[in-house]
Amino acid sequence: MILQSGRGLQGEISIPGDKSISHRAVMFGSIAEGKTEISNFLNGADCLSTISCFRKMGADIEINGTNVSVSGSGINGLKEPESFLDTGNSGTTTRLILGLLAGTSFHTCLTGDESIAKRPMKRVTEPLKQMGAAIDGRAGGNFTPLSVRGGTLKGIDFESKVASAQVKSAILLAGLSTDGEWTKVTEPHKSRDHTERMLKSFGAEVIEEGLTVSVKGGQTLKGANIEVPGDISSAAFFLAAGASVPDSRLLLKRVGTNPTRDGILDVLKNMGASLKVTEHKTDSYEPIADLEIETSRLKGTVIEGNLIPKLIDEIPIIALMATQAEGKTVIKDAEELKVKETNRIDTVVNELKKIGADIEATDDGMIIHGKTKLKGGVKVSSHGDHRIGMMLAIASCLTENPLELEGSEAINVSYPGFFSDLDRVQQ
Ligand code: SPQ
Repeated sequence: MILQSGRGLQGEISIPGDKSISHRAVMFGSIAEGKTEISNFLNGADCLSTISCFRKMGADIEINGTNVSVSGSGINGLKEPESFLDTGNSGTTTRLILGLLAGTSFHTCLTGDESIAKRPMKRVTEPLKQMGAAIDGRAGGNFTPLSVRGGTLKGIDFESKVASAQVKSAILLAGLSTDGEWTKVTEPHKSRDHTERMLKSFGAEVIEEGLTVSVKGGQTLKGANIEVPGDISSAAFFLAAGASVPDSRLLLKRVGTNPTRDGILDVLKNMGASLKVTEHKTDSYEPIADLEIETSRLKGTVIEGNLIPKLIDEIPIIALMATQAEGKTVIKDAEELKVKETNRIDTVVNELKKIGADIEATDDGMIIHGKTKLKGGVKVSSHGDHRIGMMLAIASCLTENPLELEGSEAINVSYPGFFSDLDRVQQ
């Protein structure tokens, strides 16, 4: 795909539904009793993988545009699938499903694409084994394909080494299947809390004390109505573009601003961006706001510590934005980037260097010096990673010459309408 260079962005975008929340709404609906109605569901490839896995286990799921209805009959209503569950490119599907499968009475085999086959699963399979699940796979259960024999589980008190919502969620979901025992997960920093919020919407009791979350086993989830907010991780591409591309002004409607996900807003403010946040008065289980951004004089910043889990998926686009900021931007404590769809430290640094950025990789992040004129006129690649693909598409708005993007189809994982939205607001 040839991407045109150097055009300002103006207009309004309705950001599509949040990927993390869409996955969870289908999963929790499938193990709840009664009907769950989901609106503004994200029809991206990852969330469709989740739907396909639950259909294979007998869940009754109907899709009508961005409305999805799920009729569940409790976790015991799921049945043994006749073939492999294919989780595609989705780490969230793979890890959260493992937690649910651990408490079923049947056997399942899980597999995904080439990228999933490289992503570490031991962080989830080890605690699930401690709870009593029988899980095996390549490298002692670290990599797909994985086989799970569900069974009787016991509660554990787990201290996670990483701040990961996928680890926390998998253990909490398994914890629902213990016989009235408590399961606790403690993290080093708070990761996104969509599971905790949504479990409460489905009627479950969840206790949160500082960095520890606990659930009691044997609780029954009740079907719920879930309105999915716009995905702040998708909005981030247009926020960064709006702030750094000359002659830009964008209004992004109904974006989820959950405080465990809104680190990009802190970074924009710290870099001096002109950002207006209009909160919606809502009783919704997840906060929502309209975000208005315009071309700004940006300055370098430091991103580290407990800010990292609040913006982990936004680091590729933040790195691009930092090339347009005066001074040095340092991103540290972000080793987790190495185990995403690609090693996002390497892919970001290598692809941005190709277009003329002054950027270097470190052990736990990267350092970017700005402000740089990006040249373009080269071939770049998503490496099959949706967030790298979108970052490079936004880069083309800043380069002097057009870019040729390989692997643009990866973007369908989280933002299928990305190019039509970009095209519509480009002047
Ligand atoms: O689902 P997947 O492939 O892991 O997706 C990514 C992404 O960029 O969309 C990460 F590669 O988002 C994760 C995120 O990084 C989604 C997620 C969730 O929904 O719980 C949590 C984060 O991962 P982790 O490992 O920190 O729990």
